Amino acid sequence: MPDDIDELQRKVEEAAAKIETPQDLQRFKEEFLSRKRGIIPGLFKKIPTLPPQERSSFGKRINELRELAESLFKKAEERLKGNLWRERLRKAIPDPTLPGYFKPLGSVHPISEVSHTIEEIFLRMGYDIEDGPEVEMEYFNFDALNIPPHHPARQEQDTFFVGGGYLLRTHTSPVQIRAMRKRKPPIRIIVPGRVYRRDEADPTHTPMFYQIEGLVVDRGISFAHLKATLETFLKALFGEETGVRFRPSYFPFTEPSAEVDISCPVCGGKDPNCSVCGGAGWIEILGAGMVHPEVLRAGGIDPEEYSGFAFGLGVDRISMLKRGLTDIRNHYWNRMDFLEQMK
Ligand code: FA5
Repeated sequence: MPDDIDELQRKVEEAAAKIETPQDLQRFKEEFLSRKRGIIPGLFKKIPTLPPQERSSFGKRINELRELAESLFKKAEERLKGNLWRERLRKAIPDPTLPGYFKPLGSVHPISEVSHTIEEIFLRMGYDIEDGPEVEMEYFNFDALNIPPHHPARQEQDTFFVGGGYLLRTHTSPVQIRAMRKRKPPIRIIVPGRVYRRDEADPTHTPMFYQIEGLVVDRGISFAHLKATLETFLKALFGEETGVRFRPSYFPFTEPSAEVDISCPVCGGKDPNCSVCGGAGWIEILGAGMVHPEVLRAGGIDPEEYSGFAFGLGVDRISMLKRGLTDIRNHYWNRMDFLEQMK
């Protein structure tokens, strides 16, 4: 019997040394100390079956063994509690020696960046920024801009109609009317925003793009003001050396109207094979003109007393030019390699 007890003590010590988890602890208790099924309590039940002279020493021996098992149990329990605390602490206290987490920084989208640059130039010239709805009334998008239902200019801009007299605005010009009705002259505003046309996406077109409208209304505003303003703006945007020219054109809402070109910012007209200007040396950059008297009237302004000029430009095309892009769709593909280069 003493041999068996020594063997059992070794088992108890080994099992206690291997306790790593609360489950191990529980198993140890059940195997050796549980009143019902534990090995050590089971040995006490054997005492009455032993010869009387052995009972006392046997009883003493298994008592010692039980005390040992209980103390090993307690120590293991303490050890596990300590581990738990250390684990909690490890989680709670940041380790300054670990490498930091890398959070990639975003940046302003190229379209927004160009838009902000243009806005800043006009803000410096004393303009306000005006806003208007993207889901616009047909009346503001066309009729009030001197484009009646039968007018061929309605067909020029393939339109997303949404029903009930509403459409996705095809240009930012309807905000001219809204601003004239809201403000009193002198009016000096720019209107940045999204516009929509049923244009097939290709390297120079997308069905949604950005425009910036400009409108000035006051007494005595002339084409000279328009010319000086746009020259100042375009030189500030593309550089002092940039050439600016006005070509006669037609818009129903301006009279007279002009297309404005700048000298090619890539080759300056020196490369007959230039991919940007095709060798022409000039690039069309915006539409402009003196506000048509009918448009002033639609805005509630007397054309006998006031005159004004307006212009509209495509922000995406300007971003292309400034960055030397060959495909306007790059702005909308959300490709990180492209956006990273535009930072
Ligand atoms: C207009 O939209 C006039 N409202 C501009 C204007 C305002 C003239 C005030 C006179 C007075 P246009 O249709 O040309 O004009 O468009 C203006 C610019 O939008 C173009 O020069 C071009 O840069 C850009 N644009 C037109 N269609 C697209 C398209 N599908 N994708 C990207 N940019 C486009």
